[in-house]
Amino acid sequence: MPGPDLYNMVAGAPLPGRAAFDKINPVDGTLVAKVHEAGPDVVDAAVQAARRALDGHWGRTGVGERVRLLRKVADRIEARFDDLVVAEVADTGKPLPLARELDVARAAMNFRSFADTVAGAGVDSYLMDLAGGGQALNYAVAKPLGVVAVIVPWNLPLLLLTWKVAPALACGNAVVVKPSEETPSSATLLAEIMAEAGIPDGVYNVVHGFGPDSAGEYLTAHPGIDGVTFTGESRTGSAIMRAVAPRVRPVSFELGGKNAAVVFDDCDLEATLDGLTRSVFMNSGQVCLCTERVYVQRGIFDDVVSGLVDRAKGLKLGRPDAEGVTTGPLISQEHRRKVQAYYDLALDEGAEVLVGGGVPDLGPELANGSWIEPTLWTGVTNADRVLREEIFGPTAALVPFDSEEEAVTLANDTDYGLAAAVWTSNLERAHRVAQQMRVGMAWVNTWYLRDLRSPFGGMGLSGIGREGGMHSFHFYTQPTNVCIKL
Ligand code: NAD
Ligand code: 6OD
Repeated sequence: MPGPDLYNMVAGAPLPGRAAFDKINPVDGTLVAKVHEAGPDVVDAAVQAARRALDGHWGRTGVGERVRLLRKVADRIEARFDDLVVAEVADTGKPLPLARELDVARAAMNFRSFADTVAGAGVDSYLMDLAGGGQALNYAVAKPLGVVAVIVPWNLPLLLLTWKVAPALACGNAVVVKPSEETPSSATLLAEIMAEAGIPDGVYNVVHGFGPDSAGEYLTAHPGIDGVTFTGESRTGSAIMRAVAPRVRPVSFELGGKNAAVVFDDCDLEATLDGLTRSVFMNSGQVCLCTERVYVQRGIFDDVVSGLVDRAKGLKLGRPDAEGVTTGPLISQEHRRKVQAYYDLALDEGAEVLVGGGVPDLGPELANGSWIEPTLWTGVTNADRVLREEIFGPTAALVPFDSEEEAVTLANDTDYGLAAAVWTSNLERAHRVAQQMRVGMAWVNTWYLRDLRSPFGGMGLSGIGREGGMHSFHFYTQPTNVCIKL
């Protein structure tokens, strides 16, 4: 279990902060931990520790040794699997099977995958013919970016943290990570795991706290960081861009989404309904890739509506370890207020509530948790705010369409551009429609199926850049081209 006090971790040692804040369990409102908030001094100590690591042994560590260490980290994550699951579940309240099968399993996989990526990475080289005869050889040496600030959200805390830390370390960087104030535990535990695996002190540092006027802002404004990799809300991305602008630091941003599913009347209905249930309700809708807009071809609209409503009614809310539980609470009371405000707005905008719409009564033990009902609507259009703004809860609106062209127009009618899912059994249509989706990831007859070598990221308000495989390698390194006249 996470201890009563969670400290910042700097150069391998726990550091108290300027104050401690309460981390509350969203299942029942109990205290998980007192978290030490990093002030500017602790953030500065963390950045300096990372710089010292780079200037010292870590900066001279070759690719082979880094690959060996990353694989060891993956092994240690598996050895401490249950501890990480407990930490993740205490912070988020998500069902145990989800924490096991998605969050913690992926953490180990992230380290192995990026170890493989850097182990196989070559260098660009070009032999050029010179005008007057002779040749020159160009080759590019990939150097680490330096001290990388890693700022992550609360929905898939360890998965998203390790998705960035693993490639950063694989490429020879040192990191200062700031987990969300809502999910401080697994990032802190990972510091222990790094030490067990033999990662040198100072390579992985953790600072706790909030965004503005707190650890997040102190970190992004710190002159000693060489780049920022961030996952979170689009407007936080804007604030971070402003913070790094004076020193022109590179950023990689994975931001919000308002993702569409497009369901054609030739789909396999049962498989589609199973897929939609997953894509709308997984992690209580708190996945950036979750579907919040479901466009359905008119001929099967009623079948999809009734099938999805039945499945939503079959979801079981409850404690993470209770038998058969599919759905946990939202992350916090504050987030529930936001989602509830959208539930109210949907009514104002003329939605028909097919299921849910309120706060469930789960008995006195869970009365202080951040529970909300899975909710489905019809009767709203792309002109309504509930179909334009990211809600990040267990909810979606279903909207009918007639033609393929109309479906593509509706799905692309958004300022975001993260993910889409197309459900059809027509192979030509699958390619045609998926390629027209203005998103970073278009899934067909599936959702959130990941090959970690492929590009991951978003268009529009959904992000800047791509991570995954060599895409991560390019962000976490910078090349020096060497040109030798032969
Ligand atoms: P958030 O932007 O509020 O917070 C994310 C992190 O940024 C937290 O650690 C927070 O403390 C920090 N932060 C906040 N303000 C900051 C500032 N001014 N300077 C520096 N750091 C700051 O996001 P959230 O509420 O934690 O997460 C939910 C959001 O994340 C949703 O919008 C979701 O779509 C998005 N998300 C996107 C992806 C993706 O891959 N595209 C993945 C997961 C979550
Ligand atoms: O699977 C991933 O690599 C990833 N970055 C997922 C993001 C999920 C958003 O909540």
